[in-house]
Amino acid sequence: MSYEVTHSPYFQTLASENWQAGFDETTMAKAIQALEQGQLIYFPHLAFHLFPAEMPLLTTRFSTRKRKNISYNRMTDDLHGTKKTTLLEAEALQSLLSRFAEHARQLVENLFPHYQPALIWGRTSYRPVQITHRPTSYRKDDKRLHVDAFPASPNQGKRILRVFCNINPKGEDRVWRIGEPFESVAAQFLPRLKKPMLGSSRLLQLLGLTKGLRTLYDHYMLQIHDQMKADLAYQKSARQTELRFPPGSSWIVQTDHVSHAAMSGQYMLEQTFYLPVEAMQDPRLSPLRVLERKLGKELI
Ligand SMILES: O=C(O)CCC(=O)C(=O)O
Ligand SMILES: [Fe+2]
Repeated sequence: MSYEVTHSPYFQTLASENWQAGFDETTMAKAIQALEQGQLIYFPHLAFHLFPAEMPLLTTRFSTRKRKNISYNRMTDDLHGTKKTTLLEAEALQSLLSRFAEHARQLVENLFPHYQPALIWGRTSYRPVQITHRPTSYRKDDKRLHVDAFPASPNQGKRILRVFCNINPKGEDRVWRIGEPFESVAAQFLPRLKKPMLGSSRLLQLLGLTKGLRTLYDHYMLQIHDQMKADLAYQKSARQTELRFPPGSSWIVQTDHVSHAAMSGQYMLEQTFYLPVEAMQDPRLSPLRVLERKLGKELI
């Protein structure tokens, strides 16, 4: 499998049609470099096929108003965020999501063998709800440019690596905006950020509000996430471009340093992985190291 010629600063294109496909050395070397430098890896022809019996799962019927995702834990086989599912439907969702999780992992391990020993499972998600129909607070509004940071699940510096696949059955694109590089985001927002209150991380953990300790890194990333979304002038004026992902396409991106916004679309699958910074080919490119350099101190 090799590269198609693209001239976008935002993504590299791979012509792969198969989740198990192997990649040649040059392609792997280019892909890891592109990913770590903040580009998306885009697969225009990598579709995830549903079995005919799974087609009825393409419905919003299982979604609750509160949650944008139906989420699945590959390690425990637990399904969350569904309502009114029969046992059979729940099993069908589990089977679909576990198949997607395995495919996504295979793809990442084949394309980035360097990450394979250190790759950590995160959640698998199914997003049946139309983005434009989702009422949310500004913090949860993914239609605004942001880098990912999760309030309840501090990742303590680890990279967030996600595989997305548009499975819309009606030909509808998933439409994103991609913003400026992390270095520029950090340079703009760091001067506005406040230090955490003394003891607040321990308190959050004690109260069960965070799973694990919210490190200084998590604190600053969360503030960058919130401040980006809160700043409507920034949303308009930041350098950005629109990317459209048609049904039957997939993409990989490290959403903790690629500024992104999801503008419209319905029916998508997503797999999250976490990666320790030391497992990167060039850890200096991580948001953790960028912020540490800019602030002149250790953050985890
Ligand atoms: O639902 C999408 O297309 C992406 C939303 C988003 O910002 C994310 O998953 O990090
Ligand atoms: Fe996001």
